[in-house]
Amino acid sequence: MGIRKNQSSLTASEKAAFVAAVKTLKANGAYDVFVAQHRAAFMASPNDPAHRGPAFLPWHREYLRRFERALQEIDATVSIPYWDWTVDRTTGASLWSPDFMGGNGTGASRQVTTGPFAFSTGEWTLTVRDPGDTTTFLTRAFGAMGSLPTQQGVSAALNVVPYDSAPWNSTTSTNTSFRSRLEVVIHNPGHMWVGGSMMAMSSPNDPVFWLHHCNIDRLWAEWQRENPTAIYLPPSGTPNVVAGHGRDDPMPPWNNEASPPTPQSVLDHHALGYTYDDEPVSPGVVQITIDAPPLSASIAQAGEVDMYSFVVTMPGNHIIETQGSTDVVTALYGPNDLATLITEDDDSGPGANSRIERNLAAGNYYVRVRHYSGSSTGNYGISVRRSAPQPGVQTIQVNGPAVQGTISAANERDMYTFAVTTAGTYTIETGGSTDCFITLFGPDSPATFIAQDDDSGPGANSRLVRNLGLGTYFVQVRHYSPTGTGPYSISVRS
Ligand SMILES: [Cu+2]
Repeated sequence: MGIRKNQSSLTASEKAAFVAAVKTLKANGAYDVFVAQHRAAFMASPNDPAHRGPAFLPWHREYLRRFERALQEIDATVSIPYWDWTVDRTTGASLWSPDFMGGNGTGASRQVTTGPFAFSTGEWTLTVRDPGDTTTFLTRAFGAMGSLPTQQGVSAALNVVPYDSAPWNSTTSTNTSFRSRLEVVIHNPGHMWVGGSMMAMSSPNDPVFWLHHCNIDRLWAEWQRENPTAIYLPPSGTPNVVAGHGRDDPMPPWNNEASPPTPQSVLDHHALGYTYDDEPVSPGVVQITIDAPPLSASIAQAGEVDMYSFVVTMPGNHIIETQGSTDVVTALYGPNDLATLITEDDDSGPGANSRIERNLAAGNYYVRVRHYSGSSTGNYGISVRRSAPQPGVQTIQVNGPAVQGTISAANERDMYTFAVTTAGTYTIETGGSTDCFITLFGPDSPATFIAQDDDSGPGANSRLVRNLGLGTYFVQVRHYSPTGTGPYSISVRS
């Protein structure tokens, strides 16, 4: 997993590697595609999918991750560093050295003339600009407008819950919305303090954009860690919410991809493949034997994360459970990949214990355990055991008769599974007059999103036609309307 570091702790060669990868992207044209995506989001206003709404944080998380992957294709050792402006808040910070971001703009034009992104090197010409702007060089005007966020301001922002609130836009109060507080009170001043190019819709023209937004993303991750039960709001279908900002909305401009990212799909940054250098460290991975007595353990320090692994050799239903009086939260990852989150649980077990029950394919699994409170410690036990099949998940026979189901309560989600034993094209389809919405996951993990569909079948029925490799797949069926109910049938044909 890539580690995003504080820029102030980068070595000279790490800085050089980041700069070189950025300049390679600029030279091959890919950098300017990213700039254009950001500008296009703004220009879609009032339907901006990226700013002034709930998806501000998920959109930029996805955007930064794509940029980081592009850098990593050039140099696999590179991750985006973050700029902690609560510490590095002067024009003399090493961030602005000639070997990294370069310095302030000078003269009436505010042109940046030092460092690797100075126009004079011939390697940093702005080609994607805001309408009417003809400036071809990077500009900065440190401190001309506003001031950088302070530690006090950041701490206060991290205390704001819920994630977001009505009316889900730029007028949402910064006291009732973490997103609005972070976007307006913490994020905007960073753009303004740097000034110049960073003030534009095309602000990614200044490479410090990535370091600034990386810090915003880090603070969101910290808030998520401290508020594990605070979910992303609002759900899809909430009235007057701009497309892309609902929890399960595909986010433009990636909405036409086969598996478009949604706010929900980017909530776990570890699952996206990166971590931050200041996250609590795990003391090592401890092996759990299935069906053995519980292991004794403790969260010895505030914020500690304990890591376990276990091996499933016999596929089937498993229960991962904690014991004792400490309120711990567990997260299950796998198979065979520490970055693939399957599910997380806080209190489904007895007392404040966590309990995860899952049908698991063969493979290696990982369990992360932390205290519910980031400031508390305590002892706990943890065990994994096999259990009877879960009655809630029904099996569909491929090319067999359609299975009859019913959405009998508001918000009900029915889960089905089917096995692909011959790779090929499969059609998953609902029947009847209920407007169902289906989501396909797999292979072998009900947490790996493949596709979703509402109305591609006859009438209001859903239909997915996909090329599927070998493995077990999962289909979730819900009513299109959160309050809708009704009978349906579901079938899978090859
Ligand atoms: Cu932006």
